[in-house]
Amino acid sequence: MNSVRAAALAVFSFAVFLSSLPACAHSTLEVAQATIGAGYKGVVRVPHGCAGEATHTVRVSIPDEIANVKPMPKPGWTLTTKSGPYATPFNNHGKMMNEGVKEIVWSGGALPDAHYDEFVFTGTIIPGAKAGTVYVPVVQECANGAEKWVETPSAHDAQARLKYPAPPLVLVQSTQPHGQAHSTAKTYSVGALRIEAPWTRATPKGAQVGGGYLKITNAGKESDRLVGGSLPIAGRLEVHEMATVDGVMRMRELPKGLEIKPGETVELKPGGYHIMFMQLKEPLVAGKPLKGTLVFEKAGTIEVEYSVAPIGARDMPAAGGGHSHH
Ligand SMILES: [Cu+2]
Repeated sequence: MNSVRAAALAVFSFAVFLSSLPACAHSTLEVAQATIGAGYKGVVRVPHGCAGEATHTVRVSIPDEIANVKPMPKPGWTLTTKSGPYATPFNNHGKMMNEGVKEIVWSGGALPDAHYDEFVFTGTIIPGAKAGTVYVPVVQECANGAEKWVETPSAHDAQARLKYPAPPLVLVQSTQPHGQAHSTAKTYSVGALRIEAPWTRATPKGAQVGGGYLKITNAGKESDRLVGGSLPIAGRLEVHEMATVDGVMRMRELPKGLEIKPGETVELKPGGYHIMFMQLKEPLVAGKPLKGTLVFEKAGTIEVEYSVAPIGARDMPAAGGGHSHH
């Protein structure tokens, strides 16, 4: 590359860098869009201090639409949180949460005006949230003042230029087909195997058996076999296939287990290979995930958690599980 082109490229890169920062350097969220019902990682960007002073405290207020918030500790800063009741209870994988973190405070730090830093939290956008913009107010405190990024547009003047706008977060509906949320499903690793999205479905009272479904990928060089496992409420667990015998489709046990060849992904799903929970002592309940184990010939035993879809479901339940599917 000649030096003129290199210089032009450098200028261009710098321009791109500048344009990715807000012109007046407000506190903002690095990712200003989140999917309803999915996890969200909030990165609050603090580009400068208060009128030249260093920032010693950063407060972030959590809107009602974000539940199960966990802040990331920062070296050199004291992390505290304030909890409060949720506007609506949040179903955290079958466990109802009525309250959680509403404010995060990082204090006792020193972020000079000339420096930039980021403050991170994770949470879940509650499944019932309305699509649209919510706000995540941020306050920076300094020795002699504060920068309060807390203004939100009023209904009367949504276009007004705010001097201290609260960081906006746009909530959007999931684009995935209803009843599926594979991207938020659980993934497990054991040896060279990756296990994705274990799920089962609710059983009627008195039912003796239930089916288990998941995807297994073998990233190794040797073949392995799913040979069994356990579920606390089942007397026994078998690995089954569907096969046509005399023109009739029926299931039968794979006595040697299910082979997963190197480089292969095998999906256990309704109408195909599946895990069979035998001698159920109690019903499987929709929205109440439960843990069990899977045993592989070479990779060994791993604990997995099954999400539980409603009776008769063809697909795994969406993230959060408990809400009904229409
Ligand atoms: Cu079966």
